Amino acid sequence: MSELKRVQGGLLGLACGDALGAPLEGRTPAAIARRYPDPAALVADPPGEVLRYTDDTEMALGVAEALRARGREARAEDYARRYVANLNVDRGYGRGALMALAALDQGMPPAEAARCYFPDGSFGNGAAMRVAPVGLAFAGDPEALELHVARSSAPTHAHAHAVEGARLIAHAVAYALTHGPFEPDAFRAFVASRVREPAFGARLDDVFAGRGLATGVAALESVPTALALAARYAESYAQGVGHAVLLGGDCDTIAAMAGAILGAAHGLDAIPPAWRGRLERGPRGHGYLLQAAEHLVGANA
Ligand code: RVK
Ligand code: MG
Ligand code: MG
Repeated sequence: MSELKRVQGGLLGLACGDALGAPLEGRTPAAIARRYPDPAALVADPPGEVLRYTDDTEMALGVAEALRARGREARAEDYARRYVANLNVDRGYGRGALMALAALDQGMPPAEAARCYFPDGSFGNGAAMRVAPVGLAFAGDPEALELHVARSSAPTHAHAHAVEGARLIAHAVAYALTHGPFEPDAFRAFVASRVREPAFGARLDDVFAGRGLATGVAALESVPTALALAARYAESYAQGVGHAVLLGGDCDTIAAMAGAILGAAHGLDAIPPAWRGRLERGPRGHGYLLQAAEHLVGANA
C-alpha cells in the first residue's frame, strides 16, 4: 500500500472517529448499546446523515497546516496561529483550550497562554487528540517527532500528562504508518517502551491487561484507552473505532485517537464507506482532509 493511502487513512481515520463519536459523546455505554449493540450496527446505521467533525479534527487540521507551511521549522507560534485562525466555537472545545486560544489571539506567548486558565497547565486530552499529523509527518524521525509534539502541544497544554498523552499517540501513529497492520503484542511493547511518565506506565499496564477502560477527558484516562483499543482491534479499523464509540464518555476523542492509529495501519480504503461517505463535505471537509494528507507526505523535509 502507498504511503499516501496510509497517511490519508490516518487523517481521515481520525476525522471519521471524531465525527462518529460526537453525537454519542457523554452517554453511557448502556444507553448507546440500545441503539448500537456492536460496531456493525454503527456501520449499518451511522448516527446522522452527515457526520460533522469537532475540535479534535479542526485542531488536527491546524497541526497539518502548520507543517505544510513551515515543515520542520514550524514553531509553537506557528501552531498557535493556525489553532486561532481555525477556531469555530460551535465545534465544541474544552474550557481551558478556549481560554488559551483567546489569550493567544490577544498576542500572549504560547507558554503563558497555556497556563492562563489552569496555572499547572491543562491535563486534558486536547494535545493528544490533534497530534496525529506529527506522527504521520515524522514517522521515520523520532527526534523531530518529539520536538513537534512539544511545539504543537505548547500553546494550550502545559501539563506533563497532556504532553505525555500526545507523545504516546504520535509515536503510536508513526509506528502504525511504518509497520502497517501490526501485531498487538508488538504494538503494546512499542508503546510501553516510549513511556516517560510513570502514571502512564501504570495505566497502560492495566488497560493492556484488559482492566478498566476509562473514558474521561483527562489525557491519563482517554489516551491509554485509545491505545488499548488500537491493540485489541489491531486487525480492523471499523472494529477499533466502533468499540471506541460504543464506550461513550469522551468517545469522539477516543475514537479519533484510535482511528488515527488504525487508519494509518490499514489505509484509507479500510474506513467503511458508510462512514467516510457521510463525513461532512464543504471547503474544510472530506476533500480538504484528503488534500491536507497529501501535503503531509513530504512535510518532513
Ligand atoms: C469538548 C482541573 C482540568 C485541568 C486542570 C479538565 C473537547 C477541565 C474534545 C477541562 C476533547 C477539561 C476535549 C478539558 C479536549 C484539564 N485542573 N481540571 N489542571 N486540566 N481539566 O479545557 O482541549 O470536547 O474540566 O484544556 O484538553 O473533544 O475543561 O481542553 O474531549 O479537562 O474537549 O481540558 O479538551 P481543556 P482540551
Ligand atoms: Mg471533540
Ligand atoms: Mg472529546
